[in-house]
Formats: sequence, C-alpha cells, structure tokens
Amino acid sequence: MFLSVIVLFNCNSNKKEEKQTSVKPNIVVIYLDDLGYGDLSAYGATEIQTPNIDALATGGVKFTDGYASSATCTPSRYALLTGMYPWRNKDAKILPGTAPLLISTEQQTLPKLLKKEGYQTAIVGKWHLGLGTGVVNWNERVSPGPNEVGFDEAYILAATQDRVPTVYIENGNVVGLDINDPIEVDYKNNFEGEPTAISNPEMLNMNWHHGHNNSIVNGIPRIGYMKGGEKAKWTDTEMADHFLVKAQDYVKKHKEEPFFLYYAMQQPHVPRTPHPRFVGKSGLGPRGDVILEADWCIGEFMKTLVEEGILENTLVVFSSDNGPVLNDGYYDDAVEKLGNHKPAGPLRGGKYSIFEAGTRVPFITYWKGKIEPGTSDAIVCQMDLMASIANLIGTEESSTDSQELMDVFLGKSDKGRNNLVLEATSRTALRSGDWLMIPAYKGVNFREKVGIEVGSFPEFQLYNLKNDIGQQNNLAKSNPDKLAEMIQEFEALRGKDYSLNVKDVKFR
Ligand code: NG6
Ligand code: CA
Repeated sequence: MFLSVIVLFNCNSNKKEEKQTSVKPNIVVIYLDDLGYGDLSAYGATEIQTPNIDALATGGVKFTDGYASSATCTPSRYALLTGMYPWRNKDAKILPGTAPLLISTEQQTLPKLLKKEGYQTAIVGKWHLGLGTGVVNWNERVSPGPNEVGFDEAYILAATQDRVPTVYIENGNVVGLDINDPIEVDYKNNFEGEPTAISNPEMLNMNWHHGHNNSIVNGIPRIGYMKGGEKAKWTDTEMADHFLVKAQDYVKKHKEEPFFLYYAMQQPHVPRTPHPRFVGKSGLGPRGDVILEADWCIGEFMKTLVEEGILENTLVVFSSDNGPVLNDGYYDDAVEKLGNHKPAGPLRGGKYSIFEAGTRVPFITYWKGKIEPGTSDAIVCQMDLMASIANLIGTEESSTDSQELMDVFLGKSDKGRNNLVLEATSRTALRSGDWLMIPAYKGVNFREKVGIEVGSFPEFQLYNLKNDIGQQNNLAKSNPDKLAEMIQEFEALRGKDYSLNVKDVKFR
C-alpha cells in the first residue's frame, strides 16, 4: 500500500488545505455482457441465486440507480474506458469484428490515467472496441488495440462471442496461430468452399433465429465469415474458465504493485455456452446457466484476492454493459424456459431500449474494510469511474464527461449525479432527478425479433421514476412545464440536433 498526503495550495485564498488520499488500491472492474437489472438475487431475482455477486452487494454499496452509458455494448465500453458520452463519437455503435480501433490513441483513458500514477493495467475478456486502422492482417501483430490505449497486458476476444474471429488475442497476437493455416476474416463475403449455416445446416448444434448464419465454429453459426486458424479457435464451453484463470494469474503476478484489471466477462451474451458443470443447473436454460457460471467465476476470482492477501487493498466494481435480452439471434430456450424470472426486474424495455431496462443495470462497489455497506439510490454512471478513481488515487481528471463521485462509490455520500444523458441505438434521453424524458423518435417501438420495446414513439415521453419505475404513465401532456424544463436541460447537454424528427412534433 502506498500512503500519500497531498498538500494543495488554494491560490485564491492562499489557504493551505490538506487532503488525505490514503492509498493506491488495486482496482478491478468486473463487467458482464447483457446482464439485466433483475438477473441477480441481490437485485430481487427469485428464480435464480447468485450468492457470490450477492456477497459483493451485501458487503459493498448496491446501487439502485446505476447506469451503463448505453443500451448496447460498444458505446458503453467506450464510455467506461474514456469517460466520454458515447454519442459524442458517431462511430460508437455495435462494431463488426473487423472494425478499426474506436478509441483514439491520443485520447485519455482510464488505464492510461492509472498507468501514469504507477499502476500496472490489464484487460482480460471481451474488447469490442475495434482493432487496427482499417484492414487487419490477423496473422501479424494486430495494432493499435488495447495495448495502445493504456493496457500493459491484454488477453481478449476481439468483438463478441457470436462474431468472428473466434480466437483469443494476446497483446495483439492470435493465441495458438499456426502460420501454415492463416486466418482470414470478411464481414461481407464468404470464402470459397467454406461452410455456412445456410449451406450446411447439418453441421449446426445451435440454431440461428435471426442474423448469425455465416461461418460455423464449434457447431455454432456466427456473424461474419472466417477461414483458417483451425488450431487457434477457442472452445466456447471453456471460455469462462479460460478467462478466469487469466484473471487469477494476472492478480497473482501483480499482487505486489497497484494494478487495474478490467475483467470483461462474456456472459450472458449469446451464444450461451455454459461449461458442462453448469448445464441444466438453473432450470432457466443456457441463459440462466451462464449467469450461474459467471457468479461462480466471480466467487473463485474473489477467493484469489483473499488467498493473495490483497482483498482489503482492492476496490472491486461490478456492473453490466447493457440490459437483458432473451432471444438475441439463436434458439436457446431463453424464452421458453424463462418461467417467472424477470431479467429486467421491474423495468420496462431491455437491451437496445431507451426505456430504463436498456441502461439501468446492476452496479456494485465493494472494498472490504473501506466501504460502508448499504444500498444507494444516487444516480451514478459507469462513465464516472474515471474522475472518481482519479480523485481516489490523488490525481484529477476533468476533461471528460466523467463526474467525480468517489464518496458515493464508497458509500459515504448519497449525492450522485443531477442528470445523465442515456443512449440506445443512436437515440438519447435525459434522466434528471426522479424524471426521465425521452424525445419523440420515429421507428418501430416493439422489435419483434428480439421481443423488446425500444422506446420509440412519435411523441415525447415523460416519466416520474420515483413512483413509476416501470414507465407506464407518460406525463408529457399532463405536465407540460416539467417537460419543457427537461427538454431545455437536455438540449443544453446534448445540443439541439438529437433528433431529426423532433422539431416536427408538437408536445404541448
Ligand atoms: C447484434 C446481434 C446480436 C448481438 C449484438 C451485439 C444480430 C441479428 N444481432 O447485431 O446478436 O451480437 O449485435 O451485442 O446479428 S452487444 O452486447 O455486443 O452490443
Ligand atoms: Ca452487451
């Protein structure tokens, strides 16, 4: 542990203030993929038990109003790592596996900030922020990537588990690549003679519902075409164990120094491929099984912190990149076996949705001996970790959208954000205090394929979340003054060009 006392001189008053920043704790962000607000027993789930994550919640701060920045993966991860609202970057959309690196190598990032303060930094797990500068040769070192935006070590899957290339990449190099079997990836055209889900359905052991009908890897049809790299391909059912071991090894190797580990788990995103140990264990089908698997992994990971004697010097943040979806393109019983489980809890919508379930997610901070355990209804966003962590370790980060809320994360204050702009597939909305305003948007509200209401209506929506968490009563017409106030606040943050359609719509 590093103990430091920073003496600040306040130039205006010439008074000397003393600010004690006690430590440079290890920082671990455990980030799940598509885990919903209602998917954990700590957040009210009754059909599934997640004891290890619940232990973080009961020993730490459980946020009821904690948000991802977006209702999809890439933009949320972008905001988490850069502290910037994703809608400031027009390319922050769900990326194909061949997309170039989304974060500029000039940009400030959370790992860069920590590196500068003496931290070792690593990512283990899902990246999905693009790699390279355009055309990637997967048979050479792929760069720029995580190493070029602040991570000393990176052991990743490039995009998503359902997208090619289906290989692990370690510090830019495909793991286990055989140079005699080079990898080629294309998101438009198949490679001659290579089987696809359309040409060779007999090779499938998981069926596609929508999308996901290109190359077949391990019997699972994917998004995108891939050729070669046979020996390097991952085994889906072992992915959770594989990343867990990498995360544990990293901790063991770096326990003597302050480290930042971004442990980006792949569950419960599709394809849901629990290890055989977890198959059938939840009774909810593979989606429930992989949630149990993730919970187990987190338990094992936490044990490692204990065994290495660093639990009390490690701040753990747990959250999810966006809300839940059942059918995200495969037939895997997520809908059929759902029973009474409510992945979104009391919230409306889901992944892709500008309704609350898109972005309001489980959010827990845990630091044994340092955090006052409890539940907080402060509004916090993952984007705020950057400025807050900067403050904790005695530095500053004020150039981004990130807000300094470390006392809130430590359970010492309940004064969170006043407001937050939320994003879902290019649409934005404003949370301010208890209120939520969604501008008028064209397009279909109910997306049949995924079975989710995405929140698009041709009129403004206004909800008081305090007494209407399920967003059932649109108060836009009955409370025009509040609506006008919210629009003004929203436009001050977001600018006036948030919707091409919005100006045509009468809201009074
Ligand atoms: C969608 C995929 C979905 C999922 C999502 C990204 C189709 C039809 N759907 O385009 O399966 O991969 O992208 O999810 O291809 S996220 O959590 O990484 O944002
Ligand atoms: Ca996701």
